[in-house]
Amino acid sequence: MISLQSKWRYLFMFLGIQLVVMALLSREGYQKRVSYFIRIFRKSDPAGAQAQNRTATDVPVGNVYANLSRLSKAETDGGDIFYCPKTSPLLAGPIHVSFPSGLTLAEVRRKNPLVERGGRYRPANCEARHRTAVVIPHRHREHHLRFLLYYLHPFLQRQQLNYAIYVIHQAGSYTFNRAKLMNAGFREAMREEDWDCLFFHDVDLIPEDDRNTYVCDANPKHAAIAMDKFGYKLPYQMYFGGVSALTPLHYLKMNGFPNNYWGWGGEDDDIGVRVSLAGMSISRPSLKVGRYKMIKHKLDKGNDVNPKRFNMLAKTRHTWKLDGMNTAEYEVLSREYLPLYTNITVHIGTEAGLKPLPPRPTVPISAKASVKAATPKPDK
Ligand code: UDH
Ligand code: MN
Repeated sequence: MISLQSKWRYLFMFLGIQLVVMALLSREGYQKRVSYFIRIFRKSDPAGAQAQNRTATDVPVGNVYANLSRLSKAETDGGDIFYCPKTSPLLAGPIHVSFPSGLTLAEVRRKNPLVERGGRYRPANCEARHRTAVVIPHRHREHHLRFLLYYLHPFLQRQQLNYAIYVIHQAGSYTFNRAKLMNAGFREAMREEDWDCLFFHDVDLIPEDDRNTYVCDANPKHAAIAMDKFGYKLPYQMYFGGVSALTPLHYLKMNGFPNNYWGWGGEDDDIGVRVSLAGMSISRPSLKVGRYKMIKHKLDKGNDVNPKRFNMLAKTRHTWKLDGMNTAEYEVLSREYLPLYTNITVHIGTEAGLKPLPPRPTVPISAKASVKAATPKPDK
């Protein structure tokens, strides 16, 4: 028979073992389990538990729309209005980016009720410290534009900027010219407002961290330092593609961008070289913050690789003052103040200038047929 004294002894031994096990678990990094174990002996705390659940459900980590409910429409009491804080309290860091099918512009509008006609916004309750125009070169990428608008509007509102989004649309089907469109975008945006910073922004690049603030630096800024397609690394030191930010002064100092790069490639490197030829340097955000996801795509029709790009690049030091903002010629065909952006459609001509190329001499039908017959079939 076990005596009463030995019963107590067994009980103390059991509790002692429990304590040792808990101490070991805690040392091994199982603190969470131990504290859970301890919590079940404590009185339940419904308020605390509810608060925990609330943060978990209402503000999902990385949702670009998470903080927007904290914005409000302008109060019209006529009281003093102060500058917004230097660092926006709405910033939350990393943004989760995905591309769900079926997104519509109507949905983007519904989620951004404070964005005004032409894709403009300014904070209601404080005076923005920065005025930024986003300039997007565009043709036939409406499906990308929808995603960019979906992410960019809340991203810029979180940064408490006074901003507008300009889409510069190349008319016609002649070879695409990204840099010339930027020159047109610069002039047309500055015509509307004295912007203190211009972001030149590919339509398919989505920023992944809201601490990548869309404001200018003392030197031209290359914002897209870390793209997913380059393994979130800078591909080479002089790379200036994707998204860059310049003040009007920077832009004019380097005579804007080249007008003569038709087709894919080279123009971004030319722009990078212009920065240094104009006596400036390239500034960049950190690799952690300047992250972008590119919507996957193939090379577009009408934007073939430009085989002349290397020859042209070799001459930039001689050509940058002769070709650029001072020679940019284009015609504005329309300017539409749409709910989420200002669309400016421009005719930028061809290598031969603004006027359409003279029609080619017509080839007689018989000659056409023989050319066709002589053309080799493309490789499979
Ligand atoms: N763009 C258009 N329409 C066009 C061509 C270009 O809107 O027809 C604009 C758009 O803003 C785009 C930017 O110009 O983001 C740059 O063009 P791009 O996206 O074609 O350039 P990228 O460097 O090209 O991304 C990569 C070539 C894709 C090859 C895919 C092989 N896997
Ligand atoms: Mn692209």
